[in-house]
Amino acid sequence: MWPLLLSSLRHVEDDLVMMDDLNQGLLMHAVKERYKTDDIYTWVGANHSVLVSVNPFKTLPIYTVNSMEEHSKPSPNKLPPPHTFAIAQSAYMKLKLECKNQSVLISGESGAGKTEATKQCLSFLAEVAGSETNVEQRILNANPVLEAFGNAKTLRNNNSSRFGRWMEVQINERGSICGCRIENYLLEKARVTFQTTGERNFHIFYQLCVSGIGHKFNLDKPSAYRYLNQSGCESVRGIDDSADFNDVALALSQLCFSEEEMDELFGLTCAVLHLGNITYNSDGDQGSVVAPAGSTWLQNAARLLGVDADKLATCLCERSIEVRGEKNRILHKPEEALEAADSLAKAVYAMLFDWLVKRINDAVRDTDPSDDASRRFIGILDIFGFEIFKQNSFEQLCINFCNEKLQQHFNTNTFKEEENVYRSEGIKFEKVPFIDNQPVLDLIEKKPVGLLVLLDEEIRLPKGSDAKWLEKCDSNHAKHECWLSDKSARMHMEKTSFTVRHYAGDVSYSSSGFYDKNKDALFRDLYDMMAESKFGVARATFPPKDKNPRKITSISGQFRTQLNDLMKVVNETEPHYIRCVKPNDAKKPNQFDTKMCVEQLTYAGVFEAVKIRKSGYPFRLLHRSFVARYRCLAKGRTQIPVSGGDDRDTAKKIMGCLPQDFSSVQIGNTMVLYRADEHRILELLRNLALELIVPVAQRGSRKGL
Ligand code: AD9
Ligand code: MG
Repeated sequence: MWPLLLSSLRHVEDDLVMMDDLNQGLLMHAVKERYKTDDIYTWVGANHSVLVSVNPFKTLPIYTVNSMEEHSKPSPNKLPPPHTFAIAQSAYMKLKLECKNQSVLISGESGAGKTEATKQCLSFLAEVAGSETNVEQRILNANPVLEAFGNAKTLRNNNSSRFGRWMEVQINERGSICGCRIENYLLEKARVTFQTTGERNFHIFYQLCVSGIGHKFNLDKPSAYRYLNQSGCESVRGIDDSADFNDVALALSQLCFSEEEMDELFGLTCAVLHLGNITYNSDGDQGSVVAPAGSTWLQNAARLLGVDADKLATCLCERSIEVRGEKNRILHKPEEALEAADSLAKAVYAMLFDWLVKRINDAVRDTDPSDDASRRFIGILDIFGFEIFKQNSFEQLCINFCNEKLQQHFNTNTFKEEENVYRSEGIKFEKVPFIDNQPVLDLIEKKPVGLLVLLDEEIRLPKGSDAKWLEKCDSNHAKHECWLSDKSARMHMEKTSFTVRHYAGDVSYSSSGFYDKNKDALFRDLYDMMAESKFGVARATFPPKDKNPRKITSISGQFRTQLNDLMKVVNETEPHYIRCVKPNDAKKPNQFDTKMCVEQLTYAGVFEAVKIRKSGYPFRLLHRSFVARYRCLAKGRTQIPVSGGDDRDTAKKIMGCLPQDFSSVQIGNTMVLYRADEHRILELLRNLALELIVPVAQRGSRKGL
């Protein structure tokens, strides 16, 4: 009996909701103990919609094609073992059975394993669902390309995604993958011109420098470029830039990029590096000139951008403005010319990234219009987790705002889902108080005075500034529960800081730079110059602008629109969540820093979710499944039919004939619902019953029960 009893307890650990105590310490202990034996995944709740994943920082043999196959055929009588494949399988099954769109929402801090989880889900779907057109291979090929252009080595993660993405894998009525749609969010373009010590620029720059085709673009080694040599980090242990470049080139050709497109894509990327190396002298007066005259950096940049070198020099060293219909020139000082080059470099790279995503979308689009009506999708979201740094700026506010939105979705869903089940089953339930983060969302986005709304207004004013914006925030939100005024602190020290009370904790932001970062202006002359480039890719990335200057689109405005669109789509799906946890900062295997993990599971709302699930009835079996599983407990009782009969009635009778107290078990309209205590007793009794009736010699073959 003991081995069976132990195995039933081990099973319990697969799911945090099944634990006896809700105490954070014990939950954490369970996750840690599992991690020690490389069980990096744990369920939160028996309906398999929330998975906790702790980064192992080592290769585990659990992602093989065999493992995919096993996960694709879950046993109806057994809880599937927790795994990213099990999440993907559950999403795929539900899509097929219920014809409902699904989503896999992956969150966690930098380096926690979100992108790896995304790739695992994609590979699983590609393997299990397959396609009739090989489009699944093209979807997988998008990864090396997106990672080369959108990922970089940071202090936290050697392959950190510096953008968010939503990948909508479309599935036709036959259950095969028929296309994909990728949406990208907030590329960290500031990285193009500056990286902190020990970090790198985007991988593609280094890949091009060491690749065989670098000479085509007059590329030198990374140390020759201002955009690559300031952070003291050019190569990374474990990253082979040359081999990665070959993968990118192969992937691009499989995505049907033409030679010409590839040349322009790489050429524009290299132009960015040359652009950063152009230097300027004073013209002896107010302005500046490119120095030395005939600078090869200037020549190379202009050639690769597809523009005239003199024109580029002029557009960097001065700009024109129109005042009452009259054009005036404003000369740039050398440092202003340098800034203009930096902003052009960032704009070219960011626009190129958007173009790349669009172009990949063309290559993975479903081309069969007959599928339109029956097409469903599984959307996978790999997006930046909550960020609290020493210095927090505009980017962190956008990222944390995005996390607030996702957290609200998670909370609403966890509650809503529970309530819906109880209501439709006709069961009484106690409402668990709702952790509502609507106030902080309102503080940030509600019209007319949300922080980001005010910031958008500020950049439309002729004399707007960070300080004036902060002043307005202060006066509008002085009494807001989530706005912690740092006004008194500002008198003494940090004159620009403000603090927002986020669900994951208080975060202090420095307002300096918000105005410029949100405005993200590229001088009109530079934009127009690019719009007339001789290269098609460049022209496609800089489409002619609407001449109306009042219609400035801000970064936060664009992001909020994208995010609201995303939430609309996600709200229409059945969600599955993967909460990724980074167990240590050293990126080392077998190290579990409990404090770090508690923090992350708190941010992710996992403890709350356990509480909600546990306060309800986490175990649910259809009447028929319940009877099939536990009929053995009532063996020999005459009032229980050996087979057939009304399942609801039989389920009641089974419990009625046992000496234990099952009064808190709920028999709903279609399901039997109960808590961990009853589950444990039922399982134990079942093990005992089977132990008694199965002859010893046959025990070895009972594993699947
Ligand atoms: V970031 O916000 O993009 O900076 P992610 O995406 O959360 O971050 P990522 O998936 O890139 O993290 O994982 C970081 C590193 O952890 C990977 O490069 C792997 O080396 C390691 N990792 C993550 N998950 C696994 C895994 N399941 N097995 C083995 C893993 N290693
Ligand atoms: Mg990532």
